[in-house]
Amino acid sequence: MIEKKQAVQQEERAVIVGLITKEQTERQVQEYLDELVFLAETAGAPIIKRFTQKMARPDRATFVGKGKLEEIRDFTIGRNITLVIFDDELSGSQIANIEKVLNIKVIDRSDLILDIFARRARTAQAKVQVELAQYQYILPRLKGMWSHLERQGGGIGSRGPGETEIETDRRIIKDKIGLLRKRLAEIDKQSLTQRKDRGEYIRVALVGYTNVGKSTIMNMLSKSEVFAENKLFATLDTTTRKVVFDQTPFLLSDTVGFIRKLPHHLVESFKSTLDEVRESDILLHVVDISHPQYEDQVEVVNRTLNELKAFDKPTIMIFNKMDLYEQNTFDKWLADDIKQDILTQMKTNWEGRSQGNCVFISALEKKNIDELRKTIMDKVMNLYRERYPYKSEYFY
Ligand SMILES: Nc1nc2c(ncn2[C@@H]2O[C@H](COP(=O)(O)OP(=O)(O)OP(=O)(O)O)[C@@H](O)[C@H]2O)c(=O)[nH]1
Ligand SMILES: [Mg+2]
Repeated sequence: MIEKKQAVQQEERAVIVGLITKEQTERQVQEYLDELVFLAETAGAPIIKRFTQKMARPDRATFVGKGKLEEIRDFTIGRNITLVIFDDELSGSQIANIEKVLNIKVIDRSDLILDIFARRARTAQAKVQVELAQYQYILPRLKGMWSHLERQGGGIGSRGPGETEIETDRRIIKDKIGLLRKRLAEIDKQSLTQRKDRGEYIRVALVGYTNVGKSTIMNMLSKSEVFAENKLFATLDTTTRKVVFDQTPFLLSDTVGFIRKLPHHLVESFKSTLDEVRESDILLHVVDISHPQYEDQVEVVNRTLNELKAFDKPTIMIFNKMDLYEQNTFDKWLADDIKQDILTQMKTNWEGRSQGNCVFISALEKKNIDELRKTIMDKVMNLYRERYPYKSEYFY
């Protein structure tokens, strides 16, 4: 039986591969690859080289062309490289075919993300959710998984698995998926009861792309100690704290970050963790404005919120890391009034796009935090008034 294994071993030297198709510019692909490098580093694999190829569409058998595969193989030989990571999802037979040429382990972006999630999962709920997504991912790729094993175990001439072996595995994995679904449903029932106990409080959820500073803002606003670090997916579990601003209490939740090309199964199985987002009254959409692709990231987050049916909520956009943004955007010699003009232009643009529901802060340097608190409080108070119009006091 196939065992679920970590996709990346510690300090495994790797190369990455991206395809430049008709729909994407070369620059976009390089940016996707930047992110893939960050993901790989988060999983503990330094990237030695990146390969790209221009093709109208992926090759059905080997994803990239034969020539490119040979180029990758020649590069990996003698350099102690044990892993190749593709930026797009590969099918089971593609994995098997590519491994046959390269003779080292082949994984894709989804595999890598699942791997990071598996390492980060702490609670029973997160663990079951990740395991479920992993098995769902493996199921259609059993052939590829077998080729991993074959390469590791068998020497020259060892036979591949027969169809019956793959079929047996398929059945075992399907049973496992059924079992995990059941366990998840039980856990969900418990957390639903917990959420119901929260009564009349307005619920506010921090959402956003991964690594934008959600947990840092959570810590700052609630003085809690939520794990925050410069790695992707530092947070997997939803944390909720009661926060009181000026005697107005509300519940604030920190949630798992989103990323582009998030494996579909992962979104599916994390639905229950993301219930906190779906059931919240107000969203705080945190954006890392210092990131060169922050606008794309906003798009990805909006699309994912849509998928979760959580898009039509009162939302405040929090543009975080203004300190880094200013550092990256402004040359030292630039006159102050020009800097101000650029800042004003950027802010006016976003104020228009968010109908005035935005704040620009640095959570790290604690800049503009009073305005952030006031903006959140105004929204929370408005909702209390709407919901409980006859109460003179909104506090417990
Ligand atoms: N320069 C700067 N760095 C910041 C700021 N806010 C957060 N960071 C850093 O950004 C990194 C990510 O912060 P987190 O709070 O873990 O981000 P997150 O959105 O919770 O990330 P995930 O849980 O991984 O999705 C950390 O290294 C923070 O110290 C800021 O205002 N300026
Ligand atoms: Mg976090």
